Amino acid sequence: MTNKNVWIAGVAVPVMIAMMLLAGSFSVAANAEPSAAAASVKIDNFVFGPQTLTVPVGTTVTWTNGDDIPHTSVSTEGVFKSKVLDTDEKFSYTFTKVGTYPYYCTIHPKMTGQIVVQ
Ligand SMILES: [Cu+2]
Repeated sequence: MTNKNVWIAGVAVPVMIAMMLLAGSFSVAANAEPSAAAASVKIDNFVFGPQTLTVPVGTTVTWTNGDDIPHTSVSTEGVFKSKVLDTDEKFSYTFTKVGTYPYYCTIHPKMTGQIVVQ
């Protein structure tokens, strides 16, 4: 296999792309204002509502258990993990990175939801 890196101004294009991505993420971080954005997910009758919640970066999402049965909110990818929430107990997590964060209730694994951070 031949190496077909394209060179511009003495820098390989893949390196330039990596540098641009890094520069982009740094400037985004520099421009990010401290945000007090908040959103909530209500657990009701074994359902996370809304099942998909879309929020801007920096939003603190609070889950509240409205059931008489304990539930948890645990990231499928290990990003966040609540304790067992009894009735009316809350769990909050602040999302600082863009991405899609699926989660579920470890007590009732068929209960699933996701947070989409833009
Ligand atoms: Cu549950």
